[in-house]
Amino acid sequence: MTPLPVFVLLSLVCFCKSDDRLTPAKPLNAGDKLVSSGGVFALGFFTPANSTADSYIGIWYNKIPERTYVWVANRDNPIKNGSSGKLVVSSNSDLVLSDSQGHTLWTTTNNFTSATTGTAAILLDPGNLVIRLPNGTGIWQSFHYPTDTALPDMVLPLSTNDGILRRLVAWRGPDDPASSDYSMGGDSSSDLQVVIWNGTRPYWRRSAWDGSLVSALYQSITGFIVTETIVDRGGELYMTFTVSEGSPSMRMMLDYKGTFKFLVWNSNSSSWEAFIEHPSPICERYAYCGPFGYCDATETVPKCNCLSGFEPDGVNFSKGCRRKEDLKCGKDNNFSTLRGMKTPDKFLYVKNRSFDQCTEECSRNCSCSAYAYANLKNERAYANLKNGSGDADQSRCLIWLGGLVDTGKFHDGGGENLYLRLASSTVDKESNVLKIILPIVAGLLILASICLVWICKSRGKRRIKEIKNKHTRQHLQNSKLNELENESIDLPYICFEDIVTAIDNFSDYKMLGKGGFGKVYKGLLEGGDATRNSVLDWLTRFKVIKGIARGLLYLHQDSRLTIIHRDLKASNILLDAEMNPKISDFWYGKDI
Ligand SMILES: *[C@@H]1O[C@H](CO)[C@@H](O)[C@H](O)[C@H]1NC(C)=O
Ligand SMILES: *[C@@H]1O[C@H](CO)[C@@H](O)[C@H](O)[C@H]1NC(C)=O
Ligand SMILES: *[C@@H]1O[C@H](CO)[C@@H](O)[C@H](O)[C@H]1NC(C)=O
Ligand SMILES: *[C@@H]1O[C@H](CO)[C@@H](O)[C@H](O)[C@H]1NC(C)=O
Ligand SMILES: *[C@@H]1O[C@H](CO)[C@@H](O)[C@H](O)[C@H]1NC(C)=O
Ligand SMILES: *[C@@H]1O[C@H](CO)[C@@H](O)[C@H](O)[C@H]1NC(C)=O
Ligand SMILES: *[C@@H]1O[C@H](CO)[C@@H](O)[C@H](O)[C@H]1NC(C)=O
Ligand SMILES: *[C@@H]1O[C@H](CO)[C@@H](O)[C@H](O)[C@H]1NC(C)=O
Ligand SMILES: *[C@@H]1O[C@H](CO)[C@@H](O)[C@H](O)[C@H]1NC(C)=O
Ligand SMILES: *[C@@H]1O[C@H](CO)[C@@H](O)[C@H](O)[C@H]1NC(C)=O
Ligand SMILES: CC(=O)N[C@H]1CO[C@H](CO)[C@@H](O)[C@@H]1O
Repeated sequence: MTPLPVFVLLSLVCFCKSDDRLTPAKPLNAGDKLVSSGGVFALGFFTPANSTADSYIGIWYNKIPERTYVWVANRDNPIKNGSSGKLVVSSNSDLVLSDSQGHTLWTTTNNFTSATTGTAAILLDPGNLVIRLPNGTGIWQSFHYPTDTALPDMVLPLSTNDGILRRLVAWRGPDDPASSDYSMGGDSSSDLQVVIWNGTRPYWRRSAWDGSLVSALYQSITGFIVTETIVDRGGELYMTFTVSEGSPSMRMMLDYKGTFKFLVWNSNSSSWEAFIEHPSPICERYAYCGPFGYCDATETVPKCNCLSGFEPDGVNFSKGCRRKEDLKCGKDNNFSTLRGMKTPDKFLYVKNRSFDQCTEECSRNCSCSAYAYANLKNERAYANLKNGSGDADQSRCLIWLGGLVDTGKFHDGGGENLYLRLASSTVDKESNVLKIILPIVAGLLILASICLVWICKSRGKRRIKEIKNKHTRQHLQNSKLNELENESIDLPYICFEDIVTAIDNFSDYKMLGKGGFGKVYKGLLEGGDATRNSVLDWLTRFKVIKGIARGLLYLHQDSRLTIIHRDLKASNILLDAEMNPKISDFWYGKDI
C-alpha cells in the first residue's frame, strides 16, 4: 500500500516543474505544457482567441505577454468541440496527437521499428521541437516542418530535392491557423529566387540570387544585427537568418494577408514591430508594372516607370511599356547597362558561362531582350560554403527571351546590372554616348599629356642647360637643378594601386560601360570630389564660361591642329580643383 502515495507525489513534482521533454511514459495532456530549458518557448494545447472551441498543439514565446504562435502541429486538423487531446511519444518513435475518442489527428512519420524505449521529444530554446533516439540521434525536428514562421537559424531550402515542400504557409485569418492559399518559398523552376504565392500565382518575388550572402541587414539604435542569408551547401541553396547575441526576439513570417514580415519584439511598447515588409510599396507586387515596366523605389513615392528606351503602352501600366524604336534582328543592336536593378522573372539560366560568353549568348539570339551575370562564388560566399561545391559551375548567366516582367530599381544601392538590348540609335540617344566617347577622350588626353610632358621636359632640360652654361662658375646646388626638373610636370601623378582601390579592383558595379577602347569605370580617389558641388556662384560660373570661350577659340583658331568641337555641352566640360574648365570630348579628323 505504501508505494502508491510516493508515486503520486513524484508525478506531481514532475508537473509542477515545467519539463522540456516528452517520453513514451509521460504524455502531454490538456493543460500541460513543455517549457524549453531556458524558458524561451513553450509547447502545449491552445485555443485561438475569438475561435470556436477548436484547439491545437503549438509552440509560442513563453516570456512574451502577447501570445504569439510560431508553430502549429495540427493546423488543418484541430481537436474539435472542446474534446481533450493527448500528445504521446509512440513506441515507434513518433509523436502522435489524438482526441478523447482516440482518433489520430496528427503524427510524425518516423516509424522506427527497432527498440527505442528511451526516445524523447524535447523542446529546445531556439523554438525547435526535436525527437531524439536514446543514443542522442535526432530523427525529426519541427524546424523542418514550418508553419508560417521562420525563427533564427531555421533553414528553409529553396529547392525541394527531397520531395518535401518546405514553404511558409500563412494562417487563414488572424485567429485561424488553418493553411491558407498564401505561401512563401523557393521557386522550383530555378531554385534561385524566393516567391510569395497566392495559390499558384506569384504575388511577390525576390530578385534572383546573385551570390551575395547577406541580402538584408538591419541594425537598430540598440545595436543588434540581423542578417538574412542564403547558404550554398554543395549546390543546394537554403535561406536562413541569424541575429546577434543579446538581441530581442525576432521572427520572419507570412501573415494571413500574404505579406512577408520581419518582426522584432519591442519590450518598451510591448508589441511586435515590422521592419521589413513585402510586397511594399504596392508597385512591388508581382508584375504590377507590366512588361518592360518597373517599380522604381528610387522615387520618393515609389511608382511604375518604363525601362530606358521604352515608353508607356497606353494611359497606365496595365499593358506595360513598348519600345520607342523597334529592334531589327541581327544588326544595329546594343546593350544598355541598367544599374541597381531587381532582375526580371522568367529567365533562362544558362550554365557554365563567362561574362563575355553570356553577352554572346544574348547577342546571337534575336529574341533575347536582356541578360544579367553574376559569379555565385564570390569571396564571402566561398568562405561560408559548407563542403563547397568544389569545381562545380558557379556562373550565373541569366537571359530573357521576350518580355521583362516584375523588374524593379532599388533605392539602397542593392540590385545588379541588367543589360538591356536596344536599337543602337536608342542606346546612343540614351546614355551610351559618354561610354563610347569617354575612352576615346581618355586616350587622347593621355596622348596629349605624354606630348606635354615630353615638350616640357625637353624645354626644361634646355633651360637647365642654359642655366648651367650661364653660371658655369657659379656654385649651383644640385637640389635646385632637381627642383627645376620636377617643376616642369604639372600633372597629378596617380599610381595604379590608387586607381585599383578607387574602382574596387575593377569591380563590375563600378563599371559605367564598355566601349570600343575598353571599359570605363567610375571611381573616387581617396580624399577626392563631392565637397565642391555647391560652390558654383555667379563669379565662378562667369570664370568657367570665359575659360570655355577661351578654350574654344584656341581649338578653333590657335591650335596647330585646328579642331572643331562639334559636341560642346555641359557634360563635356570638366572642372579641376580650382574650378578651371577643361573642354573634353573633341575629335580631330582630317575631313574637317
Ligand atoms: C476578437 O474579435 C473582436 C471583434 O471581432 C476584436 O475586437 C478583438 O480584437 C478580437 N480579439 C483578438 C484577441 O483578436
Ligand atoms: C460538438 O458537440 C455538440 C454538442 O456537444 C454535438 O451536437 C456536435 O455533434 C459535436 N460536433 C462534433 C463535430 O463532434
Ligand atoms: C511502419 O513500418 C512497418 C514495417 O516497415 C509497416 O508495416 C507499417 O505499415 C508502417 N506504419 C506506418 C504508419 O507507416
Ligand atoms: C543511434 O541509434 C540508431 C538506431 O538504433 C542508429 O541508426 C544510429 O546510427 C545511432 N547513432 C549513433 C550515433 O550511434
Ligand atoms: C489572391 O487570389 C485571389 C483569387 O485567387 C484573389 O481574390 C485575391 O485578391 C488575391 N490576393 C491578393 C492580395 O492579390
Ligand atoms: C526602451 O527604452 C529604453 C529606455 O528608455 C531605451 O534605452 C531603449 O532603446 C528602448 N528600446 C527600444 C527597442 O526602443
Ligand atoms: C488602365 O487603363 C485601362 C484602359 O484604359 C483600364 O481598363 C484599367 O482599369 C486601368 N487600370 C488602372 C489600374 O487604372
Ligand atoms: C533563341 O533561344 C531559344 C531558347 O534557347 C530558342 O528556342 C530559339 O530558337 C533561339 N532563337 C534563335 C533565333 O536562335
Ligand atoms: C564536409 O565537411 C565536414 C565537416 O565540415 C568534413 O569533415 C568533410 O570532410 C567534408 N566533406 C567534403 C567532401 O569536403
Ligand atoms: C564548363 O565549360 C568548360 C569549357 O568551356 C568545361 O571544360 C567544363 O568542364 C565545364 N564545367 C562544367 C561544370 O560543366
Ligand atoms: C558599344 C557597342 O557595343 N557598340 C556596338 C553596337 O552594335 C554594333 C552593331 O551590332 C556594333 O558594331 C558596335 O560595336
